Amino acid sequence: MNVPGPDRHALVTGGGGFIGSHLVETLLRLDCRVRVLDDFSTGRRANLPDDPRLEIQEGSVADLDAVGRAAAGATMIFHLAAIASVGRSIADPRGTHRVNYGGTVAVLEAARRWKVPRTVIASSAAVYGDADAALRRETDETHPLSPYAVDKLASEAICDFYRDMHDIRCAALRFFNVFGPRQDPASDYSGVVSIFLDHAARNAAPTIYGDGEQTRDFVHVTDVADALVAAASVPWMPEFGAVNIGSGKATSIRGLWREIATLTGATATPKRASARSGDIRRSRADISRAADLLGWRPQVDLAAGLADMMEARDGRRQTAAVR
Ligand code: UD2
Repeated sequence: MNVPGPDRHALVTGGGGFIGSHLVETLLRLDCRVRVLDDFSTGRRANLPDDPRLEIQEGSVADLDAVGRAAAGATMIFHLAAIASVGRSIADPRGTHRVNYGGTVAVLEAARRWKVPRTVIASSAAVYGDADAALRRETDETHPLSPYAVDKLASEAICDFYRDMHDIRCAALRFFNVFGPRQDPASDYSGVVSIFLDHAARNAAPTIYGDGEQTRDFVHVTDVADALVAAASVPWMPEFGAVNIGSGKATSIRGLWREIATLTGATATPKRASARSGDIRRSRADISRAADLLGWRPQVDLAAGLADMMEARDGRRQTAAVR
């Protein structure tokens, strides 16, 4: 078992970001030593605690030397660094490919060089595209609809290659719509939860794109951090491939606003706008594989997660208290 602890050393690429910084917190709570590699283009130093067990290296995941240095001595690598914007990948496919696919290859090369026992990479529900089925299973066909999704799918495929060819123990987790504290409502890839909460707090009218009946699977960031740790810790299985990480529940965007409005007392009526191009109609994860392979189940439901985010906002707390 590769359970995080004092004799364990984790590298977290993108550790200054939304998901990465929550993972760093989880690893420190498990008393693991942690090294973060982040270029702080979207991540923030302020997301990271001041802790003697935490080392921060500033650098790009696309830089093979920087990744090689950061991976020295690691017993597990969590690869979360990416340009997580579908829109930007469409506008700049070469630049985002360099980071989103090139970064994965650099991480796998470092894992190979240092014989790192376990590597876990962040993939995305984006690889499924807009399938008709209500439930997404890992065995479904993939239909990546953007350069971002293509790079995530290619990252999974190159993991398979390193696993087969070089015996690198690497797993990919397909995240659905992750939400929680520190998600920035102001960036161009902001999640709808952070945008709606921000509007509700100001009693400003949010915009609902399309009819609002499109559904998403919202999974709390602390559950995602636990899934990452589980993927690095459970005994290795050769059948490890991509694993969905979601709540297993579908919530409509209109329903999400209703829930947030009730929670906050916001009375503003949402504005309507035409559906975003490429918007997916339905997305909900089958999470049975995560339960079977990782022994993981989500612990924080949407209502509890939203209440915690509101509280964090009011108290300017940056840490989730829902565990
Ligand atoms: C998610 C991922 C994205 C990519 C994509 C692939 C997040 C934050 N983004 O995008 O990285 O993996 O899936 O499919 O997880 N909406 C509104 N009003 C707003 C903002 C959003 O109505 O102000 C709608 C939007 O049109 C969409 C839904 O809310 O139908 C969710 O939008 P999102 O940007 O949070 O996430 P999504 O699923 O488009």
